[in-house]
Amino acid sequence: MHDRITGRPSAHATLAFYDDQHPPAGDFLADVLDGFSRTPKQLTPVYFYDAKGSAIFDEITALPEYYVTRTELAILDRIGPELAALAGPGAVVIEPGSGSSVKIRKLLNALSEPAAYVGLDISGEHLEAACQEIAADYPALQVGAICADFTQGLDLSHLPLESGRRIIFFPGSTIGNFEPNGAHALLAGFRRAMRPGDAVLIGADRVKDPATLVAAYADAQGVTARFNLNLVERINRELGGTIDAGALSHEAVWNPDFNRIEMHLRADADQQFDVAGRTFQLREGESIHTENSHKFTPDSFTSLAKSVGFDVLHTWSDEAELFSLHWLEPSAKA
Ligand code: AVJ
Repeated sequence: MHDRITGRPSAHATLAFYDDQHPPAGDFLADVLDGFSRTPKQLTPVYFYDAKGSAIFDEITALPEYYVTRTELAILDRIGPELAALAGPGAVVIEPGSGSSVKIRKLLNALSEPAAYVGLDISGEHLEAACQEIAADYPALQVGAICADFTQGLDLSHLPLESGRRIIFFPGSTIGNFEPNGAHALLAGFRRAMRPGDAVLIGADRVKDPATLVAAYADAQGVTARFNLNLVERINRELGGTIDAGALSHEAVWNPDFNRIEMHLRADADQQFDVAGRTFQLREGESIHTENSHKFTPDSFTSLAKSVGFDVLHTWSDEAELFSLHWLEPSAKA
């Protein structure tokens, strides 16, 4: 297996290693056909992020109603010195789903002499570009890249990594996209890759008044509506779908039974459409469930972490308690 660290010197000249774990490409068509065959119809949010969806998501992060990104960034700014003290010098920062380069830069800038940064993403192209930019801007840092699916666990054992304390950085409340079983499995995958003394720094959005939450996912300018609709437009573009996106309405609802915001696309009228030769019906008022964004309380997050074998050593929030960052370490008894 070790020969998959190819080095490929010309393409990856600035990276210390490029480890292609060959994640199976998500099967967009199979997942869409499966989701449309269910009652209620559903789609998985992983397919939001094509080039167009990623660009719209960047717009979302700047919306007045979407407090998530700016609040997390402000917390990161504030706690930099504490993070530096907790991590100590020589830390190895691992970022599953290496997304926003703004956040990782804040962390790297805050730490004292970090030894290495390892980006991990399912999309090799995106990953390589992001890691090379980090490598160019942080010449003292060992920068590596792993092309893998972080929901399948982290396989770090064979990597030529610096020996420092490893910090898994998982910001943005991406954990909220997973149902409880999936969130548990994801954290358990992180846990298995960790040694004593390693840590996870993870962002988790908080339960708050439903009006604030709904506004964050149904903004006045309709940017989140475009983000949601892009998913069915992508099905039309890439899978030859015939969905009438103009007859679907974006909806964000708070589901108090599961402490989550749900995004739906609700049919304004009956429609029949095809995807890859299969025909589906949508009745007026029927919805396609496109995303869950689970919200946490400090207690609910702590019990999730504990159930995986982590202690929550620190929880930081903004003054309004909109968002939290948590510092997890493997619990002694686990
Ligand atoms: C990237 C999953 C954290 O749930 O807030 C933003 C995605 N969806 N607006 C979130 C999202 C609609 C976002 N996460």
